[in-house]
Amino acid sequence: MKPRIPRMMTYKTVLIGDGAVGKTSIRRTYMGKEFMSSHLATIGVDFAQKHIQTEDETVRFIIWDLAGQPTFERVRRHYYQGSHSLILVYSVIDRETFDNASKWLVEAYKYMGQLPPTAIIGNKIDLRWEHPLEDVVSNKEGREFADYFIEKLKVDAIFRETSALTGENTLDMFAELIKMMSRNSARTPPPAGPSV
Ligand SMILES: Nc1nc2c(ncn2[C@@H]2O[C@H](COP(=O)(O)OP(=O)(O)O)[C@@H](O)[C@H]2O)c(=O)[nH]1
Ligand SMILES: [Mg+2]
Repeated sequence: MKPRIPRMMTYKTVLIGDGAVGKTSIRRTYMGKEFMSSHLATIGVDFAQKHIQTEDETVRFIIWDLAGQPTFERVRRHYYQGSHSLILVYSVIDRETFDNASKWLVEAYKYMGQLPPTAIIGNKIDLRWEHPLEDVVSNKEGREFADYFIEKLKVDAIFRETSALTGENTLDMFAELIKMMSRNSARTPPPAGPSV
């Protein structure tokens, strides 16, 4: 039998969500030493990449980490358009960031139309116990938001709660997202967008 030659694929994802929810920390937890900082930081975009071997693909996985300032919306647009997936992050200990989550999806929808595979992430779960129950965003609320969004926008999405500090659920989330992009790439042509 001939050995199977893995497909070479480039998958790009973009981290979105309010400031200070843990986007950069999630990226760093996952990227470890392979993290590369970028000259694009001054315009509100950071870039990192990692090579991953899956069962049938060699993946070059690129993460764009976008600053949340409204003034950078013009810049963000190009990154949305060049992405194969989205990672939307809110903080479970900051309800305002959860309330704003839908605004981020609306912005993405404005520039992308049909949304690509998406991970909705409630981060900072290691800090939940420090706060009164009524203040924190519960797992149930997060899941309901994700379900609503999946139904409304007909998008392939997962919901996970993570801690960038302990690393809880971060690896799983990225592995799942790569699988989703891989499934999706068999169906749709690659997006245009910044070459990196
Ligand atoms: N305890 C805890 N702190 C976190 C977590 N994620 C991020 N932080 C802290 O929250 C602050 C903002 O994180 P950062 O990654 O810069 O957020 P960003 O603005 O969304 O990129 C930093 O002080 C991080 O160390 C987490 O899961 N748990
Ligand atoms: Mg950041």
